[in-house]
Amino acid sequence: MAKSRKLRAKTKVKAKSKLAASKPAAKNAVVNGLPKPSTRPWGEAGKALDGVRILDFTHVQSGPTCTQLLAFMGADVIKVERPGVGDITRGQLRDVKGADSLYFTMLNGNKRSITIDSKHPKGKEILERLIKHCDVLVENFAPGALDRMGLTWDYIHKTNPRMIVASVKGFGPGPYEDCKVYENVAQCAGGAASTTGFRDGPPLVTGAQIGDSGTGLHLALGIVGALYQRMRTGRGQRVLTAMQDGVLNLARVKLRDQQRLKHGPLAEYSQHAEGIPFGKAVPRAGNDSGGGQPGWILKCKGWESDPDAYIYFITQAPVWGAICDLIGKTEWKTDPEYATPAARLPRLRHIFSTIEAWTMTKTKFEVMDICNGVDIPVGPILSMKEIAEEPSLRKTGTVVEVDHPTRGKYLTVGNPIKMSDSITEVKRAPLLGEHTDEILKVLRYRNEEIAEIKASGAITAPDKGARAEAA
Ligand code: CAO
Repeated sequence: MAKSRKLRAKTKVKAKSKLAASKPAAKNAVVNGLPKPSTRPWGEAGKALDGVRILDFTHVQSGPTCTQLLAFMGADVIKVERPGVGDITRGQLRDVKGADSLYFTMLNGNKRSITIDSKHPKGKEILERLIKHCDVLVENFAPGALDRMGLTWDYIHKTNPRMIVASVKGFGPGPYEDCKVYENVAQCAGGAASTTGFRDGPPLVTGAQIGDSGTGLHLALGIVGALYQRMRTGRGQRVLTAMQDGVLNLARVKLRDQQRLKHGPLAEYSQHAEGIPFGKAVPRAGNDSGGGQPGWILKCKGWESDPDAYIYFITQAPVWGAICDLIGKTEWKTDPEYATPAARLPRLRHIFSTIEAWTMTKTKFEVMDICNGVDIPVGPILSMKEIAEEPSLRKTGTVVEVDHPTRGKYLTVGNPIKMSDSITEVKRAPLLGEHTDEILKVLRYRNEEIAEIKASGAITAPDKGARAEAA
């Protein structure tokens, strides 16, 4: 009796919750706060960040990487640049006379550019309108520069409580917080350089811009998170990514190894097999794999003349038998000195040189094809020339050719994040101040006010502006 009552009660609750879930869907077309799934074709229902407006105060590389990604995802990114000067990278490493450099154009696609002297009273007035108009301010000035412009957090938050203020700095709060930082400083301070290179050589920086672009990526994630949280709280917040922290996050496996050192030598580092004792800190490990599957870079056919005729070869344990078959060492499959990962560790150097004798008879692409055919993980060392010419990267939009009014066609890296319903269209970088008038109109300045602003010198270079003419 008691049991059946319980059962009835349970059934009732079940029926009620079923009703609760279906009612709003039918009536208000909203379930769990979400609208009904769109029936538009994939990729035609707008972009992920449509409607998000970014006041982009970034320059050089770290900040522009962040805002370019947000622009790829559909945000309206308004890049504020100093009149007549612009982002310093426009003129750095110039390859085409009189045209914006690739340094600039490859980091500022899909953005609009407005020139504003942020220290000019009229400029400050325009910025106030922009702060009210936008959702996110992104900056990577030297510490204190934004405050010196009068754009303190208190001022911004008072002017637009919904605004998210996102910054890249070199270091977080602490002894170095006031320092200016560039890519390689971050690679060194974040632990990457001390763990990169060969044991008997100096620390090395890597070509991948993990300090700048890596930190920009972290910041973009922070901004998207803050936008999501704002939907609940209705207020903005500050988002900070320090380049040292970003690099350390990417080098976290090395901090893992630092702690493992207390418990004995790092057996997977080749220096262990070579009988070289470890010091107090994680050493440089050359091309050793950073994970649990040993790997090394091996020469391929043509290495004598081609600096990139190499392949990264991983002796993944589950495919050890296939590796032995390929290189003609079938006996290693059962030989106790080679059959298990632990037995192989002290012999890795010999194992890799034996594999290399085989890889040297093939091109890196032949090795890739043969190994992939039997599930052995390998990676050809691709030069930037090969990457630029690789048809599959063009097809996926990872490498894109865009046209530019002053420099002509150039290659850029498209959005590395592929989304099935938010398709990226890569557009060229803007010319300096190309959208100044357009944006002033969006901010509801009338034509005569725009003329006044121009005459004031707030948006034009001092030597070229109407102010200079009047003087
Ligand atoms: N109108 C008027 N003034 C402007 C302006 C504008 N639109 N845009 C910038 N400025 C001014 C700033 O207000 C600042 O002036 P003050 O120092 O007088 O206040 C000045 O330009 C220079 O800014 P900055 O100090 O940021 O630039 P820098 O070239 O001296 O330093 C960098 C560059 C990258 C070292 C520094 O910005 C920095 O450390 N940023 C944080 C870390 C970072 O992002 N580093 C990676 C850069 S990519 O390799």
